[in-house]
Amino acid sequence: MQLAKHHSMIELKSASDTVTIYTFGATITSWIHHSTEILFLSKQAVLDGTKPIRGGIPIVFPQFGAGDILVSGAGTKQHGFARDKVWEVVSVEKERAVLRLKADEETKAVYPHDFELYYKVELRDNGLYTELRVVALTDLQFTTLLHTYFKVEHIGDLLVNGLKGLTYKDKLTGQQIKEDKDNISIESEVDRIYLNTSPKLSLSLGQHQIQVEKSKSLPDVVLWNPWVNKSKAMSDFGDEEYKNMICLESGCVGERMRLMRGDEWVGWQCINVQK
Ligand code: TA6
Repeated sequence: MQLAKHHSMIELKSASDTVTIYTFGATITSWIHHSTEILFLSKQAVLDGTKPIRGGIPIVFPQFGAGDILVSGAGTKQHGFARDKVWEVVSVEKERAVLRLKADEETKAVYPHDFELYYKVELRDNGLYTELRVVALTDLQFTTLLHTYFKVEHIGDLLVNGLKGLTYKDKLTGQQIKEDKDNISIESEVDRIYLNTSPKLSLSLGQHQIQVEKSKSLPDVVLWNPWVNKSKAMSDFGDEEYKNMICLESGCVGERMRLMRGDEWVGWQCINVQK
């Protein structure tokens, strides 16, 4: 991928909230709600367009992970290209922005399909709403995910709720494991894919609760914390920053979404904060 050119930032503001969006990757990098930062952005995040932003809400499209949707070969990166490209700004109002990414020669070289993506970011009374719309201009398949990094004051205070009874794939061991905890605490590296989850999940962060509501078209959730060793292995992530973040990612990753030419697909999540 070439270096991103002329990327810029958009700021949305309401009485109680401020959201910052980079046109690079259409990446939300900050959401301040009543003076509290809700999202995690690594202090070592690279913001010059030379690599995906480490934090906020990167958009994963057209493939989650190092899958086999992109044509194989050099340059096809894990998590696809959407977070690596400069998106156009379609509209910006005080509390809402819409950005667009169209297929181009670069994307067609690794993903030989024609498409348009529309990403809506909206400050609502009940939180931060983000919606991805995929317009298929040729038949295509994809997996996708909103790779949301939440800020955590103290990892020891974090509890993840709403996944009990589901079976998850543990990416660290390859095992399928049944979740038996109502409240999941993070005490080591976690990299799990939960399929067909409830549309409502929550994080207890000590000082406040975060609710994540998502569309049925995003049936899956990825839970990730790199912990000590993986933190050290990432140049754009501080060695100790695993103590201050959790990724709870709404996605369609268990099965590929298949669209025919002319079809549209929409997936959304709404994050709200409760004291
Ligand atoms: O969020 C789950 C995950 O797939 C992890 O396995 C880890 O690779 C993470 O995404 C970050 O990936 P990235 O390509 O942004 O370094």
